[in-house]
Amino acid sequence: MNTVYSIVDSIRYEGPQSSNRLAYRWYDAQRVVLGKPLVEWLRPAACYWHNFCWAGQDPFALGGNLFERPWFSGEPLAAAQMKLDAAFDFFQRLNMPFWCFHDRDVAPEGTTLRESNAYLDAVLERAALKMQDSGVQLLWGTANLFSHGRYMGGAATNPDPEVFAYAAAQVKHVLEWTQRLNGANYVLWGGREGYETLLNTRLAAELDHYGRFLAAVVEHKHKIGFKGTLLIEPKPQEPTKHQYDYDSATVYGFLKRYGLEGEVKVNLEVNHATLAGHSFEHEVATAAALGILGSIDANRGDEQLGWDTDQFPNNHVALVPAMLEIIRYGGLGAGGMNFDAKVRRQSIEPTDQLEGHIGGLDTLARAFLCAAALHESGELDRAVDERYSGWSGELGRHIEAGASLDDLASRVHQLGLSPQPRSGRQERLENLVNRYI
Ligand SMILES: [Mn+2]
Repeated sequence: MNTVYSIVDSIRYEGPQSSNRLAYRWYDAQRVVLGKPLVEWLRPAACYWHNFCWAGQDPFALGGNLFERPWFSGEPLAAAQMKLDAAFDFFQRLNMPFWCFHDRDVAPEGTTLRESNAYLDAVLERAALKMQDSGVQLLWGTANLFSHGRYMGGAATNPDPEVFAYAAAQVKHVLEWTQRLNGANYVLWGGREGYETLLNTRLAAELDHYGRFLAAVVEHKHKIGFKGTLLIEPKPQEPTKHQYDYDSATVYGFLKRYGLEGEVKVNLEVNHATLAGHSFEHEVATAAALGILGSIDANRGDEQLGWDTDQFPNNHVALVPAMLEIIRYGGLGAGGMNFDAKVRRQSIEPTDQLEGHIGGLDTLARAFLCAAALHESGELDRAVDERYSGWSGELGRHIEAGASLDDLASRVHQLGLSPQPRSGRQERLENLVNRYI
């Protein structure tokens, strides 16, 4: 099949010494690291929306498409099928094992939900065959509950219950398709679940409605026997002034309140973490500590721009701490690392998209290899174990078992405890990490 991506051959691993711009230098998929192939640790995915739907528009560009792709014109359903062919050609040329989609990325919106569902069915029937032929698997599916005007005031948190019902019907259809395509996860991103002003907002009621919506999704997952993981993708703001899924700690509090903490995990995005005022490794470590680390949206922001620029990761050093947390967590399980990343709008050629993914995947692989070597050496873990060693002693175990203030006060007096400050050795550990970069 000939598509705009047929300009290149299949992208292969050639090693760090290669100067081929269309080869992987670090992503050696089958290399065994810490007991399993790199591809199984990373489970990388390419996304549909940034690659095949975005036409280079920004808020300052009026009309028209900057990128020229053959599927941007013509009869909508035929164009969607042409786009699907190009997408699978793209995934295969990159040797990308997974893909991700929103319903409105793959198929056009109709005038009724019934018509939209029929369009989606037509394209995903073909996607099922493409997946079978290519071996490309689905990391996750999701419903777009934010682009259409009906969702401007939220989907599950909309003041109009008809919008809640419409969103529920849309999710039901995409969840069932995600199951049919053997999706490993199903994602909910609440870009409009929040508020623009509290003056017109019943915050408590909106949270309750969001809780009910999510509970209904969980109920339906079990009803149909979907084995994948449900994921919420936190983001603090943009497009909404304040979004309820602010960060992983906020999402955990929400899940706990509605009794869903054992049912739903998080899909953490690098650029969303930084928008929330956190480092990415903070978000990963927090989700891991709370037992809700599910999957990753790999990208990066720009330190001078305060919005979600969704650039490709290109700095492996910056990702080593997060990779270390993922290794300590034992990997992402059914999750993976999806490139929620797009080329800059001046990168108008199809090869720019391929090169963005090659660099991004090499960056993830290199960061993972550094973190794995550091982990394997045991040097950092030994330093941390030593720092906390008191907790495996008699006093530490006693406190963790539930010691009272009375008991601890009498111990301090009887034993004459007088703990002294000890160095945290941050610089020594930073230097240690740099030996593995
Ligand atoms: Mn994302």
